[in-house]
Amino acid sequence: MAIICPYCFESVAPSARCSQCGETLPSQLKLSNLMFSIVGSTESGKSHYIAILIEQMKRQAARFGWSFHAANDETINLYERRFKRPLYESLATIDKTQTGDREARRPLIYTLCFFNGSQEQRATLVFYDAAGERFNSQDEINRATRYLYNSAGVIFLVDPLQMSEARNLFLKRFPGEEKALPERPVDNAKVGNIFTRLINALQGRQLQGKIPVPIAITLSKIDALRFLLTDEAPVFLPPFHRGGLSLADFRRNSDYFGNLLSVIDGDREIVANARRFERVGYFGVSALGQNPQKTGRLQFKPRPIRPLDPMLWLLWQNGLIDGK
Ligand SMILES: Nc1nc2c(ncn2[C@@H]2O[C@H](COP(=O)(O)OP(=O)(O)OP(=O)(O)O)[C@@H](O)[C@H]2O)c(=O)[nH]1
Ligand SMILES: [Mg+2]
Ligand SMILES: [Zn+2]
Repeated sequence: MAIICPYCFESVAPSARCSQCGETLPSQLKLSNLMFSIVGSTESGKSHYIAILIEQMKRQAARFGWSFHAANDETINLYERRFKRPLYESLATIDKTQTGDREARRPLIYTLCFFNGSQEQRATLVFYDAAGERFNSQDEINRATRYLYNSAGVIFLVDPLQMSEARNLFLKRFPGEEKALPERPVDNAKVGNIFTRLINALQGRQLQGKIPVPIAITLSKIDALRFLLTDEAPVFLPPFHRGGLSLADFRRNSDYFGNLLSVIDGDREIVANARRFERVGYFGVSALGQNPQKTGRLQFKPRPIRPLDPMLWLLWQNGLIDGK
């Protein structure tokens, strides 16, 4: 069985080193490797989301009956230094990911183990934290993000306050508070344009038919949308997932956020274009559960809201966890 190398994305025979790029391959890759891509404009919240997602995969292990750990030392070191320390020890935001930062291109590789009675099932999960600018041109997306083709799932992160109608609603509610909004994205960085490029990249040479990769369209930073959402919004209720994905909970949230996205996306592009995918789920998450101070300090330790929802759905789509 061939595997996709997480460093050069060539299809190679499993062995200790990649025959194409020479990188050392963690032995777990031989069993399976599922690559998950997190795509979104610059400042959409990718780095913070990845930081929290990985921590939550560990912390919630008992709830889901899995164990989750780094597959190599590089992953341990990268995660500690770039993600965990700033957020959990220094209580500070993570720096912007620079396009020229070679380290940011290294994969974070984890093993997810399930125990079914005496049987053990494993999957290797690979994450990449790309700089948002890399999604600003089709050439860049095609060249620099070849892993997209081979993804087992994509989390498309959308900062709601980068969307035109959400900004209008915010300013109606808080007149004159432009400064509190994230910068208005330049044209080629608009969420709708990045989504179109992502579709083109995933469609690849296949001209007909829907895109088979499951896509979790996820509003990030929903703590900052409190002004629009009521406390009864399903996302603010405790999640029902335990030992697997609660399908009722998933549907309630997905309907809610699909509708919300149609309202705040003035161009109505995202939901319309999402029909190009065979499998779509809508989600809302917050990595931090707070708006960091302008100085980059957190007000308190991260209090994530529903960080695992998109990932649970993708694991279910890949047959790794149950849906009930
Ligand atoms: N309110 C709120 N703000 C957040 C949250 N997560 C991130 N932010 C803010 O959004 C900014 C950008 O987040 P990043 O995770 O760096 O965004 P990114 O998508 O990695 O950006 P690039 O590295 O430029 O591609 C952060 O500096 C935070 O100020 C959240 O959960 N809630
Ligand atoms: Mg980043
Ligand atoms: Zn390789």
